[in-house]
Amino acid sequence: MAPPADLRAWIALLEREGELVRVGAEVDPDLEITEIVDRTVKSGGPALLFERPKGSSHPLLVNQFGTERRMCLAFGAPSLDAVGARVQDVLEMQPPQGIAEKVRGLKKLKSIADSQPKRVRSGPCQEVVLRGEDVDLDALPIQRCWPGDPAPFITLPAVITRDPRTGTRNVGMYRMQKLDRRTTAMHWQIHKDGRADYLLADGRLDVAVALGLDPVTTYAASAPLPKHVDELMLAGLLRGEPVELVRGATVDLDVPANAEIVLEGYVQKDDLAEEGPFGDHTGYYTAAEPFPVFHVTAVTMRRDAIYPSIVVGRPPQEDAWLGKATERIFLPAVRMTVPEIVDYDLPVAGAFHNCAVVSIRKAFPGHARKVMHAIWGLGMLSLTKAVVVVDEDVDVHDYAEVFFTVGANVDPKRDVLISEGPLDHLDHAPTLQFYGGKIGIDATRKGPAEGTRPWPEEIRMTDEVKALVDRRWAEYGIELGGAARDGETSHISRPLRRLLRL
Ligand SMILES: Cc1cc2nc3c(=O)[nH]c(=O)nc-3n(C[C@H](O)[C@H](O)[C@H](O)COP(=O)(O)O)c2cc1C
Ligand SMILES: [Mn+2]
Repeated sequence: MAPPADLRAWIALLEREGELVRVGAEVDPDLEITEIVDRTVKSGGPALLFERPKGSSHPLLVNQFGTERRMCLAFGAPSLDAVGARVQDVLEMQPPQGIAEKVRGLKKLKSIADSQPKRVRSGPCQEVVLRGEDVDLDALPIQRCWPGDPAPFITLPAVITRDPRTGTRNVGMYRMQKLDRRTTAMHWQIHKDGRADYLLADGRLDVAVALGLDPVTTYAASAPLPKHVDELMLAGLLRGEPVELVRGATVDLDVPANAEIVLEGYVQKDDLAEEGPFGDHTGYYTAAEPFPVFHVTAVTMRRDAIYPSIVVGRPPQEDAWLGKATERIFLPAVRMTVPEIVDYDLPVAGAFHNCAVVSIRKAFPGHARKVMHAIWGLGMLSLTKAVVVVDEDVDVHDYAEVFFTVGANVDPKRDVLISEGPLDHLDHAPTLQFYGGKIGIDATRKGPAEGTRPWPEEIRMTDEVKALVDRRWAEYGIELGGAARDGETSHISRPLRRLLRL
């Protein structure tokens, strides 16, 4: 099934799949919605369309990405790994051999060509155009999420800028604190591409903010692509269809034609405002800091525009699944650079940048350390605070197995590497902001080549005895769950293990 073409098609799909509840009661975007969403997310509940947010005529959509199933529906894929495979296919393109491969190669080339955004003459996002004095952010049901937040924050925007030197587009998801009817702050953290565009601008930089997109394009805004790669290209590739763009009404930027709402405006050099505190995905309030002021010069909308929102906070929250999508979709790219990596897991509870568990095909002494340094040198993964490296046979998504392996295989004096480097903008733990310690834990098997005693053998039953017990199971008259009957040795069933990822 193709991914939904716009937010309305997405809402219709969610509704058909029993994945959406319309809330008709009047509900306050000031705190009340957060508490409702928090309970809904934590119980794996549906997407919510609040039809009567207090003080606004725009419905508010939240929790659209809150489960693995909805994330897969968003991509029109059976699993997130299947989405990753689409990327892998393109990354691994080789000169085709023979006719059949050439035909397949053409299909791939077409998908690359289709990933390029396409300019169209008009789009629904400009059915309503409000300029100047008519701009009024108070009309939107912007949520104030947590009691310590000083103001409402736009939480699910796709912020579009262009590199002033190269003209390359960037799309990123950065929260925006409402300052007044026509300005917001722009929370461009220090390592992010939007910030770099801002710093390169000499004077004024046009900015467009798209709200309420098809889910793949919304996801793409959160994807950690290298600076010179346009996030809309990734969206096109994953959708199998180009993102359609229209010229902004008042800015020198193209905006997604299917957006529900577009805020157009500018930021300018040295025009900053105090932003925050904000109850963030770290589980803490992040401190107030100066960030650029975004001046809104026009709001363009679809008729009856729907406003999208997300609540972040102590994990797990809805953004867990945006992060998991990135983990799966970027695995092929990570493997392209570090091919010995078999798999990795960024635990949701570790807020993604706090911890990475990586399994490798170990081939030489010190290999685990090589991989730690690779992670600390790779895109946004470079901000990872703790890296745990295990052998390829360990399931990195099974935290009990990882815990067992670390406990069993690690001599802390020999296998722990304390290093230092850049850390996430929002990490409050290091003494200095942005910079501090890193820990690498080598939980791979070692051997004499790495200066250890010979490594012992792990306990495993023989295949013959397993087959025998399989055959005779009914005879024993022991009632157990399916896993034990099928020779699954772990105490934890597969479904429960999946759940424990959260
Ligand atoms: C819900 C959500 C909110 C986010 N808020 C911010 C934010 O306020 N500031 C920021 O720099 N990154 C934020 N991020 C992370 C960025 O979207 C992410 O790092 C993205 O790759 C940035 O795009 P860029 O690499 O083009 O800068 C957020 C991510 C999500 C999923
Ligand atoms: Mn980018």
